[in-house]
Parts: sequence; C-alpha cells; structure tokens
Amino acid sequence: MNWDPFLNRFWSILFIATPLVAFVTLVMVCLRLTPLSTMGLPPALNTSGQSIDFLFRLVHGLCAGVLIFTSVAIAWTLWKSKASNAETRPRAAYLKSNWLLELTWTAIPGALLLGLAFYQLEVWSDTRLERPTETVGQQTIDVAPLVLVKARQYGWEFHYAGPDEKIETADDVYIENTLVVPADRDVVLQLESRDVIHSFFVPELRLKQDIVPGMSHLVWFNSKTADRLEVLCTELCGEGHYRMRARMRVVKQDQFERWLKSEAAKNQPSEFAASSNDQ
Ligand SMILES: [Cu+2]
Repeated sequence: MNWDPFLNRFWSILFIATPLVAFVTLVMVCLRLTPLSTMGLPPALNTSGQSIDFLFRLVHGLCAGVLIFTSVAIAWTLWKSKASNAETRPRAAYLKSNWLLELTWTAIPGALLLGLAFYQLEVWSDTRLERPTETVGQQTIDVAPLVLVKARQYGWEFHYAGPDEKIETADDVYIENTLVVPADRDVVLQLESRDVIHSFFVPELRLKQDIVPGMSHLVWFNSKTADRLEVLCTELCGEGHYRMRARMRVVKQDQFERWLKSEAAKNQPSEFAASSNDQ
C-alpha cells in the first residue's frame, strides 16, 4: 500500500493546525479572554509594569505572526504537492538566486528586530536608567536607598536605616527574609551579595536584577497597591537555591512607619552591625 498521499495530507493538516492554534491563542489574548489573557503573568503592581508587559505582548504577537505565516506557507506547499510515488514525483526545479525575494526576507525581519531593539531601549531607559528623584527644599535629588539588601547562600538580609537615618551603619534595623516596603512611593533598593551571584526577582513588580559579589546594584519600583508578595532568587546559587525566598509586604506608608518603629524597638544586633564594629 502506498502511504504517500495519506502522509502528505497528514503533514499538511498538522502544519495548518499549528497556525490555527496560534491564531486562536492570539485572538484570545487580544480580546482579553481567560485563561490566556494574562499570558501567565501575574498582575503588574509596579507603575512601570505596563510598558514591560506591552513589550512582552508585542514580542509574542510578532512571533505568533511569523509562526502563522511560515506554517501556512509550509501547509500550502505540502497540500499542493500531488505526488503519489517516487516515479511520478516531479523533479525539484533548480532556481538561481532571486535577489528581490532574498532582499525582502532579509529586510522585513531586520526592520522588525531593529524596531524592537530601539523600542526596548526606550522602555529600559524609563524603567531601569532614570532613577526616581524627589524635591527637598529647592533641590531635586535622587531618592536614597530605603533598604540595603544582602543576598547570601541561602537567604535574604534586609537592612533599614536606624535613628541616624542612614543605612550601612551600626544602628541599622536588621530583618531576615521579610521585606516590608511602603506602597505608592518610589522605593530604591541597594542590592549586594555576600558570596556568589544571586538574582533578586519579584514577578509582580516586573523587577529582576542579578547581584554580583563586590558590586552594588540599585533598583527601584513604585507599587500602586498594598499586597503580599514573594522575593525569589533566580540565579542557581548552590544546593539550597530552591529555598532562597523571602516574604515581601507592600503596606501603606503609616503602617510601614509603625512597623519600622516596632522593629527598631526590638533593637536586634545585625550581622552587618557586627561586621562594621570589627572595622
Ligand atoms: Cu541565590
């Protein structure tokens, strides 16, 4: 029995099914129909989350477009081929180069990639390069770090300014594995590592930053609402990497102040304070 015609139809149907699924998915995402409307992303709490999500959707939309186009082209070619066996199958034609076609399939993806590259520069600059500022008296200054985050195998240390209103001093308020920050305010974090490379990740804030030993990284966010989140390490940093997580609470400003006061009253001597006393 000659299976060629069946196989031929099987592959064409398979290749036409792929873009159909992609198209239905794309329509569901565009119309914001569940469960695909979120594309697996948790709601963005950070004020700059919208532009990152838009970029994410744009890249996926373009990929879906390319997938639909190429799959339809393959399915059409397979369906059109009517060869039933090797003898009657027409010989493949040898085509010399077609400069117009080659120019088209080079220029279109090139333009798309360049467009994406320039657009993402804009988003990157808005979200990661332009540090938030505040006005003090007549001056506009950069917002100072609220928390010094020290990553280590396998946990997170959070240092807040004590009565001297400065971090990295002996009176720091020191807490392990619980990060509390105020909502609706620009919060700057200073990330450092005690040992190996870690990565600070809070999906809801669309915030991810590698922490390299010996370097100090500043990241910032402004969470619109109060919520309970989780800080994860997304760099495979050793055998206990899986348990390197911290609770994170975004609370109202007055709640935050009350919490910080109560933690300061406990006056725990921090590891950081101990090391700074040694010097
Ligand atoms: Cu880690």
